Amino acid sequence: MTRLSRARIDALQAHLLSPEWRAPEIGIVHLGIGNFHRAHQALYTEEAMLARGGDWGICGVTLQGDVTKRNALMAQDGLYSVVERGPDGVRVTVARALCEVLAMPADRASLFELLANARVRIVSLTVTEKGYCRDAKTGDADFSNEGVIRDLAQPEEPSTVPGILTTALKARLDANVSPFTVLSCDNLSHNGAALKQVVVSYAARLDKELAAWIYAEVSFPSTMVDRIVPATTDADREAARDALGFIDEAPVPCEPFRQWVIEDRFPAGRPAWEVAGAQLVEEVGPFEIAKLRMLNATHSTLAYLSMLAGFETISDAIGHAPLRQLIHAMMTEEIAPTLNVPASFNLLAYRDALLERYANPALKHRCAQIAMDGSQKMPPRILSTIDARLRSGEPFERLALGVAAWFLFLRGTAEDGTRYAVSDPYAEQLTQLASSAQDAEHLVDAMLGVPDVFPASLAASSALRDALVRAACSLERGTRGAIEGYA
Ligand code: CS2
Repeated sequence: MTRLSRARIDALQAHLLSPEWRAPEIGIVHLGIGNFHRAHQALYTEEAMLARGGDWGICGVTLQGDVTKRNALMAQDGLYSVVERGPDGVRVTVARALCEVLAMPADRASLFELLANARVRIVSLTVTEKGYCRDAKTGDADFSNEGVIRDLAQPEEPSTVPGILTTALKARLDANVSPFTVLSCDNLSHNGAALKQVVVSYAARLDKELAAWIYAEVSFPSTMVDRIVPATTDADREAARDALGFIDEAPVPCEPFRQWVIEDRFPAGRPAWEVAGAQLVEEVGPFEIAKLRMLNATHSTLAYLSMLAGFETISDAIGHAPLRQLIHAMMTEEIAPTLNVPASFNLLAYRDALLERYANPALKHRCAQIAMDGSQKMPPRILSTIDARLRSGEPFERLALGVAAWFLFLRGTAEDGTRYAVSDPYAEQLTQLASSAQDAEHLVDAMLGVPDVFPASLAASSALRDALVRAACSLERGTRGAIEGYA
């Protein structure tokens, strides 16, 4: 069978968003060309170009030295299928906005050449929480991060996100080219503002004038992105091949639902994303926090409880009635009351829609995937809500159960004795602490002592400590029993 390619596009008409297509020039460089971007912003951008034109072709960049991914996508001229898996069946669409893929560090020279070009008006990012190299305590760049230290010593050859953005912006300032807009699309609270502080603080170590220019002239709008996009499996490659009649080595599975809320601050212009359903707003904060606290928090809680209890996917987990009840109660009683959303945002309908999305049996979103990088995910997803509950003096037992489940997960062993790997930038430290604690109380105390995760105010809270110890003790007696007890 032949490989997917632009030369064969005529044979793929049934799988295109529209028969029309005018090859665009590159206007967006996207850092972190993982599955999420390809099933989300890349489709909104294609639809915007189909409806309104514009040169918004995307150059995707992998920052992990992953030439295999670059080669697989480039062997297909940037084409790939989006395998949308709904409860009623599969829909395969061939996406076309991705025009080029570069791999760092191999393609560094090409990347910087492109970033210096005025036709690149947006640099967007999905690099996961840890990609920001952000010091959780100060919000500045993490100057103890090895990559940051290396980049500051060799700013001409950067490999971190703050390093790449700063060097690229400096080249534009030096050449008198107006800056691109920097669009963070990761699950961080106030992601635009957070990234701006990281970049400005990093740049200030190199050149105060540059930092002042970035601060004053570069726009960092915040966004809330949402679509559940699992890792690709052989089943997705087969589904793409069966539907298209071509081999696709890089398909992306996803759910039918998608949402994108964006702060409309793009001085250098942007695609008409609104025609594809994106919501362009003045203030994205309330949407972002609602999504992090309702969706991502319950995702993480489901993932850690499932890793202990042995549920493989989110739909398996939510199919367990007591766990569904626990998640329902957690959202209704402990999370929703902390949210301050516009009157038109119905939180209970949002909750019900989330539960329905989780139950999608076709998606097979693996809990092990969500369980990665807990040290980065816990603070914005769950700890910020616990903080709000502590301040208002209200209970947060179920949220504490989610955090305690993460602590036990870090021991690397499921309840039935199955071993699994813990993937986290702090894995070594955290797994060592978790495995050497002799009982639930020591475990909680050791974890509360990790300042990169627990800010001092939370670490000092006896109410939090007590709730975590209760939850950890309950989990040690058996995960399913604990779930029933907290449901
Ligand atoms: C998930 C998210 O992997 C995770 O941690 O919670 O990737 C989640 O699927 C997306 O944010 C949904 O928009």
